[in-house]
Amino acid sequence: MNAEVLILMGSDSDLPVMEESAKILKEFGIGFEMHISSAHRSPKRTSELASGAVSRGIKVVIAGAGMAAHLAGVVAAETILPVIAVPLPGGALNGVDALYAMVQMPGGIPVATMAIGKAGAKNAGLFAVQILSVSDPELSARFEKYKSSLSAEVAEKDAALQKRLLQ
Ligand code: RP5
Repeated sequence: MNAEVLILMGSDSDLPVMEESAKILKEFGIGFEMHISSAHRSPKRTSELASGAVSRGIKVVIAGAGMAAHLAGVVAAETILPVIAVPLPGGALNGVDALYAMVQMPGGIPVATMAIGKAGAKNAGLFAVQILSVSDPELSARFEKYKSSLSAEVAEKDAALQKRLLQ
């Protein structure tokens, strides 16, 4: 399967959270590459991974990092592809530092910043699916089905709650 999404993270300590993005891409049958590369500790490698992404067939990049999180911004500077940022918890400020670093990009270099942590990593996967859906009607139909399943899940949970309240 050709990789269409590149998942990058700053450290192996980010993997337990960034696996949420991978899970979603697997669920939708989308090929991806996953690499550890740091904006600060391995800037050359990060720049090469980002600047070569288009020629490898990548269409969307997801970048997760914690603390002074410059990974998504640096990647966005090196590619024309859409970049989705995931701020990761850890460190004294528990992800708020990474959130501010990612969301406050200067005009000209956008990154789409998700929520801090696992919800953000999951949503990054889903946002990548949505981007790819624009030119793929079959994927778009599967995404629509996913959305309906969320609402069905809530209805089921409410039905279970009502049953419990009657006991
Ligand atoms: C960031 O620093 C990484 O993305 C990670 O979230 C954080 C800490 O990295 P380690 O010290 O755990 O390698 O660059």
